Amino acid sequence: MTLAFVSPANPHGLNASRVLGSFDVGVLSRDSALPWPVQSVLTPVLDGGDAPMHEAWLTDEVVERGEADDLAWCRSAELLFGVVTMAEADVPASDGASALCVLGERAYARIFRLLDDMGVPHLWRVWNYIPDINGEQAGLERYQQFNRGRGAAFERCARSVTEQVPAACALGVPGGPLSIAFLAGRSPLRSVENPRQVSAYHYPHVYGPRSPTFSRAALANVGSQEWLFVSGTASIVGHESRHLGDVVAQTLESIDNVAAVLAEVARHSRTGGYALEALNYRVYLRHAADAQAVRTAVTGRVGQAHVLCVQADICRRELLVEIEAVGSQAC
Ligand code: 3EB
Repeated sequence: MTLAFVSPANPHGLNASRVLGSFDVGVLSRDSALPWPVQSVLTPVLDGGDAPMHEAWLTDEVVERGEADDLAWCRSAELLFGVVTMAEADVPASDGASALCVLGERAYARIFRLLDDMGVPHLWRVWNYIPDINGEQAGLERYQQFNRGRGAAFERCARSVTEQVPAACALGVPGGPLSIAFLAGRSPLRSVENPRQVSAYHYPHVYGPRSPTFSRAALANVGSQEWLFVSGTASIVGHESRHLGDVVAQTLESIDNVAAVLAEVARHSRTGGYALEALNYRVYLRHAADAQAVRTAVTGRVGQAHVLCVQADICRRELLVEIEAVGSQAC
């Protein structure tokens, strides 16, 4: 039993019997006609001449797929990948909760119900793409509205909000629906925190009434492989944003945070740990014009590692860059 992460030039060329799901980055392609769940995110790709990028999760197990209005999923015996897509337009706000808050709760409750139904209960990694993430609504930033809904769903579905929470990212996209992709497993994850940062689920309430529900990284085993998912990582030390207005300094601080997570991962890993150079990176930049400077700063630290740069809004207005990574090793 194996899991693989690939970046195909053309996802239509993949062997469908092996694909759990894929990402179309840089294009909103809801009619891609691919037979598996696709998360399409409207974050312009900043390298390779604006061509959309594709990434896919593959397995060598037999897969089964299903689809409902707002959810597409694909499972093997041990793994489950899915994408929830929900538009705010038809959702009435209620009890001071915005449509986005309601949708965030609905989306996560939907995911947890599927995980329970499928007997694949452990949520390992979540990709959250939120339209207008820094916008203000009902007196609260939309990212904070999302956090309220997400946290409420974890509680309503009797999930811990501090123990073994998934690795995640949360980025702003210019338009389209709320889009949440997830990878879950039958075996539990081992979540990892960063000693340089306050755990996000313990952020003080100056950042919003409900702290975000994610861990800094997650380790999970698939057959004889160990997978590492490093969450979106920004220029935050303790709980405070650092290097305001300086995108290169924010980038280097973010990489220092990834390195600190890797040092912590090495203590939990069954493989001896991961080098910065051994991971595959997605870098989100608030300003497309920063791409060259950020890429130079990142490659100076991660060497030949694969780095995809895309434009997206980060969940705090002052943050200019967020870096996530994935890796695996035999164990
Ligand atoms: C941070 O460290 C930066 O809300 O799921 C990174 C990864 C961030 C995940 C989330 C938010 C999330 O707080 C933002």
